[in-house]
Amino acid sequence: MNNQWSHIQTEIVKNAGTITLNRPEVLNALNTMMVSEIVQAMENFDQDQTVKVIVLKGAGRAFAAGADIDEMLDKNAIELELLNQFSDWDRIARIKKPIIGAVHGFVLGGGFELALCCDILLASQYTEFGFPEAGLGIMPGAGGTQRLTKLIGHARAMKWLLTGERFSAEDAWQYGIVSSIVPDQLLVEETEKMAEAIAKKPPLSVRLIKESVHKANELSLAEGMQQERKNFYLLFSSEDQKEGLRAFKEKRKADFKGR
Ligand code: DAK
Repeated sequence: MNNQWSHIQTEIVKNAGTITLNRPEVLNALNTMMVSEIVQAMENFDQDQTVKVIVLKGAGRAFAAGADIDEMLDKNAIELELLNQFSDWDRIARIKKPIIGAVHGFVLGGGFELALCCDILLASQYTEFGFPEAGLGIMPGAGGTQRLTKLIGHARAMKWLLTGERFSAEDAWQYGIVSSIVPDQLLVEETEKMAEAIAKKPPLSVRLIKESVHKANELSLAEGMQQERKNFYLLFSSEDQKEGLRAFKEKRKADFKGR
């Protein structure tokens, strides 16, 4: 466990770089320092060749109950503009390695926005999701209105964002927000299994698949198909492509090098 941080903990287990939000006394409310540490830790893991996949989770009884209300209380618009804190959030979108979010308890507001930055979400069966911002006289600012709407569509996004009602892991699964729901006590184990399965795959395939899927949100179908094809061709200049196909023919386990 790495304790160079004040608001998170990090460790590398079986090629998974794990980041644990660690302010359980305030349900991991996200303050500026915490977000900055999360982003820095992600970038460190992205550069670290021993790390193949990044896992994000919360200590205590919540993943994160939103941005730190104490910190937002006295801010004005000009201060926010000058602080430019959203640029930290933008850096998460530039992480190349897959990010698995393992969420439980409360996933609210900024905590939900952080979860929506993950590539795969596993949720404990008792997780509660929601955007309480409207009730506080503010609104989501770190992608909530955009990512949620792209994911679950206009009608349901409007309902959850405008009412601020919390919804369940079961709802989140039905809407395609989370990829699996797991019993609370199995969340860590199931997340590790998923991380291990991805970590065993050739890193270049993983990286270009992640990149291509993200482009699906941004490009037209024709443009998306074009970039997918370029990434497909690119993999044919990797050693791992030769190794993967040869290993299949030779009926042995592939030894991927990430090149
Ligand atoms: N901020 C600060 N403290 C929080 C907190 C939060 N978001 N959420 C919980 N806490 C604290 C509580 O104040 C309490 O502290 P003490 O009273 O013990 O000192 C402790 O955590 C335990 O919480 P509760 O006693 O309230 O626990 P309950 O189980 O009764 O209730 C709850 C759990 C999650 C329903 C409740 O705590 C709650 O409603 N929390 C607030 C949820 C919320 O409204 N979150 C903020 C949404 S706005 C930005 C980026 C993103 C955002 C903003 C700016 N920039 C880059 C500029 C995002 C904004 C938001 O997320």
